[in-house]
Amino acid sequence: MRIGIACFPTFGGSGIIATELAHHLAKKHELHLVSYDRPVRARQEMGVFFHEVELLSYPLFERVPCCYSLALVSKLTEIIRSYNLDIIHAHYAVPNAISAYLAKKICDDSVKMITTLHGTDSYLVGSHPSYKEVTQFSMQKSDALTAVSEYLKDRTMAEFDTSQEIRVIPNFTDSRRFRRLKRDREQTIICHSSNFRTIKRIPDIIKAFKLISEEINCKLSLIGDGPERPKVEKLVRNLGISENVEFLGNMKNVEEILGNSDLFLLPSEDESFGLAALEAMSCEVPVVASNVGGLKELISHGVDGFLIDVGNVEALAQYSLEILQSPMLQKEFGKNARQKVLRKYTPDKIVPRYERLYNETLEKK
Ligand code: GMT
Repeated sequence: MRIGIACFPTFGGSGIIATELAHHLAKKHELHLVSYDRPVRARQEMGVFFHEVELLSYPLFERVPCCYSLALVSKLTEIIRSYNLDIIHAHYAVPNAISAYLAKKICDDSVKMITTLHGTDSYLVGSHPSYKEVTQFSMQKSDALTAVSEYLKDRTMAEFDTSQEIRVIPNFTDSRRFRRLKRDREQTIICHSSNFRTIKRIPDIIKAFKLISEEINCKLSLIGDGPERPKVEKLVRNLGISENVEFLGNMKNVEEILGNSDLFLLPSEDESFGLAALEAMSCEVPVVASNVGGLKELISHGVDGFLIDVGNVEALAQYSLEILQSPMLQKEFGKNARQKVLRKYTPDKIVPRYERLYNETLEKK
């Protein structure tokens, strides 16, 4: 097959999944990755062609960011025609799905268009009045629609008026890359990784860490960057824990930190899947997360981690201590977590499901 994948190139999970999917599919198919920048996880490998969407800067567009969606339509149209694509796969509906749909129409429906919903493109950004009609239309017009969890599927069906079937294909991770590293240190390492948005509730992590650090010698490694970072840095200073909290910023080699961590925290307000937690689990790191959305599908309470109510900082600290103060429990949870990843969330389990979907979609009239 000749496949085009449109995605965000940044550190978010949707771009990571799209890029990894492209690399795996490229072993058998021709792959074209399309975005405004080279995706952070993209590798220089045979078979994956990267196409950069160029943006025209023009005074009239200064306050009109829609120019990206249109430039993406033009780039996708050009690629569909030049490479005779069979499939365009949009990861994260806003704006990739509507751009893919328009490109398909410009090319007289010569290509099938598939949309994968990742989370906020459905229930937060996608359902905002500014985007809802367009998101709904592009879902309805997709030749196939997928969601990364049952939760996201149900929520999308409840919030959008679409008769389109939604197929759940969960995320995956490379278990050879995300694995436990040799741990030769005294201090316990707690880790979190995200785009530092309000929805991630990072202040809860900081407050829980303060309680944990009163009991054990530990360090908090925060991976990522985003709008909440100044507020979080201030909280860390105010609580007097700066010495034990490190802000690592966006990193390409997260596995080096995750593989060396003892615990991962993800107390989000909402989470459609929780790819960051999956990567930690692959590294045999137990996770304490909130009892919401796709995290409930990923983490088994008392088996490979613990689930807490959103905002319950005391429970976050207590469950963390329960794991960290029992090497046996930490090891058992870590092993269970990795077993689950190997059983359900590796590329060889998930990529063929996308391939099957592509084939079925191509067979449809
Ligand atoms: O809006 C975001 O948080 C970004 C988005 C992304 O592009 O990473 O995250 C969503 O997609 C990920 C990949 O499928 C999921 O692992 C995340 O759970 C999901 N984020 C939310 O639902 C908040």
